[in-house]
Amino acid sequence: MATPKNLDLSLAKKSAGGVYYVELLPPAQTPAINQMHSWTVKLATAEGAPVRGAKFLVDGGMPQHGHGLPTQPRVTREIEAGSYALDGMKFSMTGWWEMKLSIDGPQGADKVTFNTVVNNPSGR
Ligand SMILES: [Cu+2]
Repeated sequence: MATPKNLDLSLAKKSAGGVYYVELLPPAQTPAINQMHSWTVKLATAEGAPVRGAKFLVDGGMPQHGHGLPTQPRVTREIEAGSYALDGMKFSMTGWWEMKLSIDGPQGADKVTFNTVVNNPSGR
């Protein structure tokens, strides 16, 4: 199934309710299919100040396939102020994936959804 053409692939955006500004940093090296890897989540207020002490729930999946993530990734720790490690990510196939974060922080609860398209590294 072809990936939608108008997909927003931005990895930095405001959360759905506008409470936070969230940035996802992918791993430095593109992981292979089925390889466990980590992302970094940067959480800031809408004005750009780093947000400490937030809790996250991670969800996601492939909307075109109707399945979720093959693992249960978690935000495991705050690396530095407003910068958090998202561990246990794995993409089990190529295509369009959603990564959804539920954020519970000092400014309140909000959600954000990111899109990413996973290509076959050997096909580049
Ligand atoms: Cu799939």
